[in-house]
Amino acid sequence: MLSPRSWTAHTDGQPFVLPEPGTLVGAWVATLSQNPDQPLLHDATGWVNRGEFLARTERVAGRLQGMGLKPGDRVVISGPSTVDLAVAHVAALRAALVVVPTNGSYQEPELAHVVADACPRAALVDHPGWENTLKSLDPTLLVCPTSVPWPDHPPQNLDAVAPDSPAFIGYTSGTTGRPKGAVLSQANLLASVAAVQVAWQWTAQDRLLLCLPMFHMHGLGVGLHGTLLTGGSAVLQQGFDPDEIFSALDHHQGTMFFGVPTMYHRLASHSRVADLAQLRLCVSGSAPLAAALNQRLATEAGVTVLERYGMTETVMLVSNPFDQERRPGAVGFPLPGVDLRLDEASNEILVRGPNVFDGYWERPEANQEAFVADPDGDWFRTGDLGAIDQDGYVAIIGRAKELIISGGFNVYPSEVDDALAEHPAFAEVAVAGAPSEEWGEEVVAWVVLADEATAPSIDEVRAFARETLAAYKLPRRIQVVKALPRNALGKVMRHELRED
Ligand code: MCA
Ligand code: AMP
Repeated sequence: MLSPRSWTAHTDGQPFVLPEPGTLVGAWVATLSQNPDQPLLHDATGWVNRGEFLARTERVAGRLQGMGLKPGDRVVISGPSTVDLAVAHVAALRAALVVVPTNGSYQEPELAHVVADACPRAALVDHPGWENTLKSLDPTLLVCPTSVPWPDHPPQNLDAVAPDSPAFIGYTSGTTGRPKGAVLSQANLLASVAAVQVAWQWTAQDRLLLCLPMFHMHGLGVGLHGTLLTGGSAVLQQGFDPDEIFSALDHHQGTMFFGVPTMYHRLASHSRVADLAQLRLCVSGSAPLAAALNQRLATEAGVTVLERYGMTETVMLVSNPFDQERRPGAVGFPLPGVDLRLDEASNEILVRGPNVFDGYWERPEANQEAFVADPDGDWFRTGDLGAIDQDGYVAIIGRAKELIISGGFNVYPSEVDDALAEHPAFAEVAVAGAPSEEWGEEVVAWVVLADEATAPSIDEVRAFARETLAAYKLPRRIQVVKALPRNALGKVMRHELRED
């Protein structure tokens, strides 16, 4: 079996050493304490520089402590991308709290699951209606906007966390049942951004155009965390508007853009697509970037998008090289520190390294299944299927897990099945991903109608499920069938759900 090219391909053969003191917050503070006047983050209110940013995080950390929050307490954080959101996130981490970033389009049942599972003490949120919803879910929860307008209190023991202290719980991979919380430590988060810093030659001179939401690993764990580690700067944008990307590119002289394939699909059709060539680096991830789209961007815009592969449980794993060939259809070589191999029987991608989490929050059984024991370090089972070519490039060729990725957001089919099964017109329902040029995959529902029921319109079904599911999980089409394909045990064979 072929092996991947060693991660030293990203470091020119040099060793990979984690920045001191081995914690994310320690490394950030070390960088940001220098040159305090240097601009750091920009949002609709303007620029904040390094010194102001650190001062604001200290103030907010003190307020969180003043309300009684203790190291290890969980804090839900969610909002549109603003400097306030970034300050709240960093402040919580500096106070040794565990951040639970939460998707802003979640509906009440989805939020209820996070609250019941993570048992947060506080929630810092900027979405209309969330304050009331959260308080109704847990009347003891401290809830306020991300600006944290609580009384000032002198901060104590900031940044006094150990590398293995939990820092982050990201909800993901609910193949069965509800999503599980992946617990990442300070050291896991640091290892991954330090690896991409080296691999992508990310420096303090870089300026990132950041329109990815800051409640998933791509925007938060790579975009924001990397900016703070390198001491570069980032222009935060709310939502994805190609016109705004191009005007920010001109106005702020951006050097980097990170996006999901759906964003590149939209940028490729924009009249100014060739302006992307002004950027030093365009990175794609979270879902497969079609080789044809990658090549189209190369031909029409002169941009060779660098594709990389990651997961919430591991942050970044594999990346095409910065200096050598960026191969369309492949994700490249393991990032510094990452060991990768394919399972000999199934070709599942197995990984280990300082970036890989230790396990899911309070899920001993899931943790047993998630790792392959090895005396030299257990391997995490990614649930992705891989292939390695003669040159040591890794490609993702499929998934062993039941997952739909639409526009870079993960949709767990069983969660959508359960919500749609409540519709009175449906006797049985199962959803699957259908290929889509724009979204990568689209959610499609296969339904068996209840006796004497007539098929509802797709708009009606979306409206019905909108109360329980985030909008990106809603089906875009419905296929009425006489029976769902099932195996001998009665389990739906989802891979057989295909549109003609
Ligand atoms: C929005 N809609 C979607 C999606 N996003 N439907 C399916 N899939 C989606 N991803 C819905 C909207 O609610 C709306 O429905 C309708 O589609 C059209 O919305 P539109 O305005 O066109 O969409 P948008 O708001 O522009 O959003 C598209 C987007 C967004 C910008 C591509 O989906 C996005 O930010 N994706 C990035 C996700 C991401 O950060 N993933 C990283 C996960 P209606 O009108 O009915 O309400 S981390 C990860 O995967 C690992 C670690 C990794 O490797 O990175
Ligand atoms: P999440 O659970 O949101 O962290 O999503 C992680 C999943 O996204 C991975 O397990 C992959 O299935 C998928 N993914 C991320 N990057 C890529 C990529 N470049 N190509 C294919 N799939 C990807």
